[in-house]
Amino acid sequence: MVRPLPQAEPFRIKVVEPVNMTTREERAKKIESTGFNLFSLKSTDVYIDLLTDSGTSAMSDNQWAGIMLGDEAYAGSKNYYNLLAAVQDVMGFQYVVPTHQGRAAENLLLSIMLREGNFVPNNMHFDTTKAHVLHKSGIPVDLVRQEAFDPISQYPFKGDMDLERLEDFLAENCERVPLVMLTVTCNSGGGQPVSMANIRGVSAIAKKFNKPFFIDACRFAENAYFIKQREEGYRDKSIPEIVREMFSYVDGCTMSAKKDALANIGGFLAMNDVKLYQETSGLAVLFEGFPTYGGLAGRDMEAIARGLREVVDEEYLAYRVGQVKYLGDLLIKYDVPIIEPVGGHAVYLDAKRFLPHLPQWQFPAQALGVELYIEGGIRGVEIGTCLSGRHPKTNDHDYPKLEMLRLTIPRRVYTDRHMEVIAVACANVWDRREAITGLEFTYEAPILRHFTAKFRRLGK
Ligand code: P61
Repeated sequence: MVRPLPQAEPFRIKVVEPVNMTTREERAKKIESTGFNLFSLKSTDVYIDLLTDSGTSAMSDNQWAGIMLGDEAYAGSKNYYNLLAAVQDVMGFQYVVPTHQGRAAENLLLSIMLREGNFVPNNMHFDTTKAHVLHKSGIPVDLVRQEAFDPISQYPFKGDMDLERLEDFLAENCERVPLVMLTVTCNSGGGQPVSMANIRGVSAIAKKFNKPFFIDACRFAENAYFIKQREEGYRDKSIPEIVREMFSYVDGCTMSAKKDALANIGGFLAMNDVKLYQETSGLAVLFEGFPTYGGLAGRDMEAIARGLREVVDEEYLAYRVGQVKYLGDLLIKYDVPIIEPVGGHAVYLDAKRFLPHLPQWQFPAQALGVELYIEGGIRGVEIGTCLSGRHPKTNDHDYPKLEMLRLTIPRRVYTDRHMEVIAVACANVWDRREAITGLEFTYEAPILRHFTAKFRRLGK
C-alpha cells in the first residue's frame, strides 16, 4: 500500500518573529485595563493573533526582493506599471487606481457613483463598505441567500446572492440603484464562497437593468479555489483561468491588497471604463495621491504586483484553505459550535450557540473573545452586535442574524501546532461556558464603534 503523503506547507520558513508568552493572570489584568476591547491590546501581549488576515501575511522572498526594487518616483513609477500589468494579467481589468488600502478604493468608487438616498445591493456588506455607503447618505442592502444565516447548513456557496430578490429589488428600485456589488468571499457571512454561476447570474441581472457590477475582490483567489473544489465543471480548470472568468463578468473591483495580494499594505480600484477611471483617478489626487502611486511607496506597489501573481498558485491555496479547515475540523471534534462549512480565511465561532444564556444586547461574541484571550493569549475579533453598529432609523443596535467570534488565520504565518493550541483553548472555554457573563458599554463612538468601544462586565 502506498500511503498518501500528508499535505504540508509549500514553503520553508526563513525569518521568524519571537512572540511573548504571558500568564493567565497577566492577561486577565491587561484585558480588563483595555475596557475589554481586543483592539486596544498591544500586539506584544498577544500569543496567537487572529484579529485579522489583513496586512498580516508573511511575504515571500520574491516579494521582499521586489521591495528593494521600489522606486521613489512621484509620477510614472515603474512599480505602478508592474502593478498595472499584474492586474491586467491576473484579473483582466484595463485601468488601475492604487489606493492606500481597500476602504480607500471603496471611497473613490462610491463617492463618484452614489447620490443621497441611493441603494447599494450586495450579498453582504463588510463594515467598511457599509460605512462608506452610509457616509455618502446611501442605503446598504444585503441580499445574500437565506442559507447564509443557518450556521449548520452545508450549502457549498453560502456567499451567493439571492438572484430572485436582487431582480425584484432592481425592478422596484431601479432609479435609485447606481451599481451592484458582490463580496467574494463573503466576510460578514463566515468567509463563505460565491459560485461562478452566481457571479454570472448577478452579472446578467445587472446588465438587464443597465447597472455597473463591481466585485469586492479582497479574497478572490480563495474564492476561486472553492469554485474549483466545489462547482461542477471547474475541477479541471486552473486557478488563473477561474479567476479570469470570475472577473470577465464584472465592470471592475475594489481590492484590499492586504488580503489576497499577500501584501502588508495597499489596495486598488480596477475597472474597464475609461470615463470612470478618469473620474476616480481625479478624485484619488485629493484623497490618496498622484494616480501612479495612490498613497503607496513604489516598494509597496511592487509587493502587491508580485503577491497577485503568487496568490493564484494552487498549491499555496490548497495549503491555505486546508489550514483553516484543519482548525475547523478540530473544533468540530471538540463539539465547539462553529459556522459550517468552514470558510476560506477564518473559522467563525457561533456565539449564539456557544453562549445561549447571553442575549445579543450583552455582546456574547465580544464576551467570548475576552475569555479566549484570557484562556490562551489568543485574539479573535467580534463579528456581531458591536461591529454591526446602530440602525440609522431606530438607533437601536442593528442586531445581526449571526453573532460570531472570528478566528482569522494570517497567511503563511502560523503552523498547524498553533491551530492545535487554538482548538484546545476554545475547548477549555467551551467547558466553562455557563460561568461566562455578558458585557455592556461604558463608551461607544458614533462610527465604527468596535475599534474604540469600552465595556464592563455584567453580573450574573
Ligand atoms: C478584516 F475589524 N477587512 O476582515 P481595508 N472589504 C472586505 C474586507 O474584509 C475589508 C475591506 C473591504 C478586514 C480589516 C478590517 O472593522 C474592521 O484594506 C470584504 O482594511 O481598508 C477589510 O479593506 C477593507 C478589520 C476592517 C476590522 C474593518 O479583518
